[in-house]
Amino acid sequence: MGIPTGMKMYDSQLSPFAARCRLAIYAKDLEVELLRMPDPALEAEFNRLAPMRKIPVLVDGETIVPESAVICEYLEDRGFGLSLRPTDPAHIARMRVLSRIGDLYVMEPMGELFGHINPGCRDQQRVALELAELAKAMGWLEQFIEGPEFALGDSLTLADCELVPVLFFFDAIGPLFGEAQPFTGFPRCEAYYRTVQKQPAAAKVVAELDEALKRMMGS
Ligand SMILES: N[C@@H](CCC(=O)N[C@@H](CS)C(=O)NCC(=O)O)C(=O)O
Repeated sequence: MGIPTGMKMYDSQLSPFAARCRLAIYAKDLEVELLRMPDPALEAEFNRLAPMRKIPVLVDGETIVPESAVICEYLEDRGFGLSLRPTDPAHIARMRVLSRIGDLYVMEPMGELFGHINPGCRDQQRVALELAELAKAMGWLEQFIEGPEFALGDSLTLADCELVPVLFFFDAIGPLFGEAQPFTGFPRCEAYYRTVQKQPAAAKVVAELDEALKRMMGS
């Protein structure tokens, strides 16, 4: 049994954004009711609460919080469980820079590539462009990440919550685009991604994403 919070979260097993929040929830050992979407029975209420209609959305009584980064910071600010935010301003800044590289620069081309998974309807020129953007962003991450145990410092932070799902998808979709060893050229990121999974919360989220991706791919 985790720490009771009375919160619920509209969730999707395959969403990297929802996975980021689940990692924070698991690491903090919080009881948050996860509402798996899509669910026709939940659709109307979700649309009423979430005009942006993007998953995840956290519901804490009257407080409705969309956007994964904001949800994670909100969980910190509510003060439940283990803190995932360093106290030193320089460390907080580094945690946020790592998170933004993942969120803005790595996720963006990866999201585009997701639309080209099927080789039958793939725009090769577009794919080459997005792969180049992805490699550039991974190069930035390679410079900023500390690792191998944690993205920075000596404990789990919100940067790990962001980067574990991002690197799961980086690892998983590479082979679909002819990159059998996607981490080649990014050894610090690779060592980090493999080692951080010693953390039970990270391993749990990776297993959930893996299961959901396999289901989506029909394998
Ligand atoms: N910036 C948002 C992105 C959320 C997002 O794009 N979620 C996807 C699922 S992976 C979604 O709900 N998409 C539906 C839509 O865009 O209409 C966050 O960090 O929470």
